[in-house]
Amino acid sequence: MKEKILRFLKEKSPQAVSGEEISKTLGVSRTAIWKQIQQLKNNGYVIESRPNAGYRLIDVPDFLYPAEIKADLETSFLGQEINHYNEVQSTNDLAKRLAAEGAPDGLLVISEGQSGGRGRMGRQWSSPQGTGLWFSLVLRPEVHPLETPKLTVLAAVAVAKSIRKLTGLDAKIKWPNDILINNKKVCGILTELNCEMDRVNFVILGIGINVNVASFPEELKDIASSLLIEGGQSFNRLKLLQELLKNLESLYTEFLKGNYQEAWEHWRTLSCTIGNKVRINGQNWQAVGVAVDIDNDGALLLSMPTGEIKRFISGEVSLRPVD
Ligand code: BTX
Repeated sequence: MKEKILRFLKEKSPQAVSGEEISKTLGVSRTAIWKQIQQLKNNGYVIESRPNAGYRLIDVPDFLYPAEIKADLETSFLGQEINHYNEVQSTNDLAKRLAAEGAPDGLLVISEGQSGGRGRMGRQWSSPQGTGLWFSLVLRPEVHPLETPKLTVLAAVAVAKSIRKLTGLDAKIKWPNDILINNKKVCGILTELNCEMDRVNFVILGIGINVNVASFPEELKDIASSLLIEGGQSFNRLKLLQELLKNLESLYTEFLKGNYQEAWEHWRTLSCTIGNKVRINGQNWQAVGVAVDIDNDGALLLSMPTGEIKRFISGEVSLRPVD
């Protein structure tokens, strides 16, 4: 009911609408409307109520409420179900638990802040309140587990495309899971898999984007940035999320049909890794070479000093000058 009233107020905005009109249109009592309006106000919506004019929506809070996300969401299943929180430890952990309990394909788990946001290999992901997009998607692709690294490629392309479209900033992809602007990380992607030998139970696709983060802790200052810092203005988190879900659903649907070519080509165009001499670090190994391509499976191909082409499926790439 609250969502319906909100939609109605938005349709009429900037005009006021009387309690009677809402009551007639939506078939609820005026007392019920009054109660829902109070709840909306408690949630941060600024609604003017005047005895003779009725209700007028003045301002919408900068929160990622499901009703706001869904209002202009152009997807058929990604983000059509949403769990929104003010603060969680990690949306990936929560989504994993919900997926194990049977959460549907496409569930969006999103939080205004994370107290224990995670990167790869147990690293921390800084996720301050109300300034970024910190979310996880539950996906249940009917593909072989070996196909799932491609999901990180799809996500990276969707993020970079969406940032470029909505901000005009030059977002680039650093293999395998970072989005950089001016060589600083503005987004990280954490893809986690739950599978059997030959089938996927679910994938948790975790995405963290520094949208309106104004400053970073000392240890991140040199490597991290935000859209706000790079663009010199704040950006609408909702619009970015909606655009991203739309782009991702389109790439993902094609991928499920066996069409991965478009995403792959986009990845290569947006890559800041290809063509550079890079160092790649694993947990107890290191290699240096020129990044020549990613292959169809999302693996990085390095041309080694010996001329041999080596294939890497994981690792941390450093783009800093290599001696
Ligand atoms: P990663 O392992 O590639 O990157 C983690 C590293 O990035 C950290 O060690 C630190 O150096 C740096 N870092 C930490 N926080 C930030 C930040 N806010 N911006 C830029 N650099 C940072 C990348 O892992 C994957 C991150 C995924 C985060 C999402 S948020 C929603 C979901 N829930 C969750 O717990 N993780 C994912």
